[in-house]
Amino acid sequence: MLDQTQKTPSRRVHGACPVDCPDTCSWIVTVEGGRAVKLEGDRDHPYTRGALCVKLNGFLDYARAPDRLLHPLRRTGVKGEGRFQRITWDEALDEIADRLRAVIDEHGGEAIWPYLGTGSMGMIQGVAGGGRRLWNSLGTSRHVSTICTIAGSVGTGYTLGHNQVGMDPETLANSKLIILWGSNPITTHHHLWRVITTARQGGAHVVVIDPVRTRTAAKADQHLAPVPGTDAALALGLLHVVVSRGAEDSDFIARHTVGWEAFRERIFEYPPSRVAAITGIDEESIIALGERLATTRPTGIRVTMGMQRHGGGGMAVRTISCIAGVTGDWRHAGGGAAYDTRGFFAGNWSALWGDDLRAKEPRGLAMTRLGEGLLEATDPPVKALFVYGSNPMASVPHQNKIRQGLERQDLFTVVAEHFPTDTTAYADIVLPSTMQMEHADLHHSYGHVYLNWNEPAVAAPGECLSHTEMFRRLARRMGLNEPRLFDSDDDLARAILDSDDLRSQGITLESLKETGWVRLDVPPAPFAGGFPSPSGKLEFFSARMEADGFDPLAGYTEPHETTQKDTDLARRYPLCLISAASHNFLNSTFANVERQEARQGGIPVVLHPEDAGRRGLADGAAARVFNDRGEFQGTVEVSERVRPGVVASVKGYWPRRVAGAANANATVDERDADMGGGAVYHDNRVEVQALA
Ligand SMILES: Nc1nc2c(c(=O)[nH]1)N[C@H]1C(S)=C(S)[C@@H](COP(=O)(O)OP(=O)(O)OC[C@H]3O[C@@H](n4cnc5c(=O)[nH]c(N)nc54)[C@H](O)[C@@H]3O)O[C@H]1N2
Ligand SMILES: Nc1nc2c(c(=O)[nH]1)N[C@H]1C(S)=C(S)[C@@H](COP(=O)(O)OP(=O)(O)OC[C@H]3O[C@@H](n4cnc5c(=O)[nH]c(N)nc54)[C@H](O)[C@@H]3O)O[C@H]1N2
Ligand code: SF4
Ligand SMILES: [Mo]
Repeated sequence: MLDQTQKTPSRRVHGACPVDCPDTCSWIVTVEGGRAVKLEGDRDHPYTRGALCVKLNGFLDYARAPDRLLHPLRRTGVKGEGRFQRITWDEALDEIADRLRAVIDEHGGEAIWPYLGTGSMGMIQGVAGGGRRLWNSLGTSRHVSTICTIAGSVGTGYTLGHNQVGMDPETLANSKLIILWGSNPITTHHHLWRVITTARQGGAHVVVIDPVRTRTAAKADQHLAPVPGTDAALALGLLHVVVSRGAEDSDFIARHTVGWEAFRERIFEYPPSRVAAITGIDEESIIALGERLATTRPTGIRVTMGMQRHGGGGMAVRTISCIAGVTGDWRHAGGGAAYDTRGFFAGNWSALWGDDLRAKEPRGLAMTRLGEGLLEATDPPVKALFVYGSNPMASVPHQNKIRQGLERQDLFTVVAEHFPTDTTAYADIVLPSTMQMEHADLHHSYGHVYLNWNEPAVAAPGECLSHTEMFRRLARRMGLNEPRLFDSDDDLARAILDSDDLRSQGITLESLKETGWVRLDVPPAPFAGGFPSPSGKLEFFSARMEADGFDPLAGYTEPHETTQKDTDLARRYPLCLISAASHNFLNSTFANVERQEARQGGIPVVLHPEDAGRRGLADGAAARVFNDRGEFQGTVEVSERVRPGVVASVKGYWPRRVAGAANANATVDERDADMGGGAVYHDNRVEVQALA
């Protein structure tokens, strides 16, 4: 029961941070008189250790912000204008049910696109499962979540045999050499920095590989800045040094890998001199790091999503995951490569998702190709879009194309949100969603191996509903009678927890409600004795890749745009734009919070002095960044933080809150990376000019 009066003693309610961050913090909400009065990190949690972050510390105020959506709305203005009138839930659900039913009758279920983003990572409300049973029952198109991790996941899977496992990042505390490869933990998952600090106290050397000198790079022992998209070549060059010195672990290779002879030959195609020419890193630095890698056990590599947002991103993560197969680092706690940890949670996904509720496997629509899906899909065309937990007008590639798609008069759009965003402005119906302390959820993490239960702490404000409740009501309105569509949130949690693996660890909903979180049973060196691949080994050579039409051998796949020289594209757009994580927003979430906007400042356009000089751009100049797809505006910072030829900005700004009404995604293409249809945010050529 919720506390009703001020006299009620305060309660401390366990929860978890829902946003798309590898730290998935465990938190405690203090509730007095039915009101959340304090939010803090759980001090007892070994990873969170009592601290949240600069983005979440103001979360209780965020939940009470005056512009929070509290009631369903119907559009009254033209699409994009943002004029709405309040309606009741009954009116909203009737209209949605009628429109979806009409679309299904005329075009079939696949004309509906349930567009689910990463606003919440939960299994019950969020990206890991929310709503899937309903969409299955309606036979909608399958939303394919290509926005973030997928290229690297598929690449990891080809090497290790599972897309979402790797080294447990917490074991980096034991590493003696740490390579943060296209990873910026001080900004993007700062609790890992404590682990790295522990390793440094034990003598670890920390190297950052990133075209941009990030906050993390500035604090590391060493920073190497490659040409974007060339990391796999660097990995091969480092291995060249290792193997040339005979420092490979022959015993590990013989017992636990497949395809060594062929991979060894490939490595020898990448001597440091050649790698220097590809990556733009000087040969001495490549040799020095290669020697350090050859002689330092354990070496732990933290590779995250930033570096795989390129045409060859999948292969890059695959090849980087092979390094520890050559050095034998997978033997050791603190050795290996850490990309994702979600696969260590062996839940009963099929019970949660109910994919058996579909008559057939539907067509997939890629999250990163929203513009294309809305404007070009046929058979059937997309006639209804249901967006939740996502702000595609800010976050998804090819902003101008998306805007055109959302403007379509014959498209019925529903957006469930917390705030009026650039995307809700195009909705026919807007639905107000609950926030994390107002609903139940279950969270695993992509950056550690703890499972978190999130207990609802306070009542929902206004008429906000959780996604699960919205979907239960919508199912009823649509006359569906499959009993699983009406399961309670606890039922859903029990469904996913119903697996032999979790049972054997004694994990139940009741035990989680008791403790708030639990560490999954993951050994310190999970692959010391073998890998979850078809061969049981780490696969330098992958027969599955061959069957899927790829080069089966780990190697280097060129990016689409960044390494081009002397092409028409490279001449017209000489700079490569990287628009990675901002420190104060979480994707586009919190970019409407004035305090965060003030901390973050306007859109940065960071140029190397050579590139700025050539264009007559000085620090503080207003500039436009553009290519054939579109343009956005920002403020020039002249700095050696970026290597020549690279321009750095950040993601997340809301188009409607910045000059020029566009962010970096106006310039990003919706084309795919090499694997999984992943996004190519940083494989993007642009030019920069002073704003006239
Ligand atoms: N504060 C904050 N935290 C976040 C987020 C946020 O928006 N803000 N986003 C969250 C999300 S959704 C995710 S997926 C994670 C991502 O976590 P990270 O992967 O750590 O974050 P990114 O900033 O996307 O990328 C990391 C770095 O990759 C670099 N990079 C880009 N291209 C290349 C390349 O070709 N090679 C190499 N070596 N490096 C390259 C970028 O310059 C960037 O500094 O962070 C999460 N945490
Ligand atoms: N240029 C560039 N763009 C990028 C990236 C990049 O590196 N560069 N990174 C990409 C990455 S890694 C990711 S993961 C994507 C993320 O892209 P999206 O999945 O679109 O995530 P956000 O932009 O954070 O938008 C999430 C929205 O969901 C809302 N929300 C939060 N919780 C809930 C909830 O419980 N219910 C409902 N209904 N709404 C909720 C928030 O208010 C917010 O508006 O962005 C990508 N965009
Ligand atoms: S955004 Fe990340 S670091 Fe911040 S509270 Fe959430 S999980 Fe923790
Ligand atoms: Mo992401």
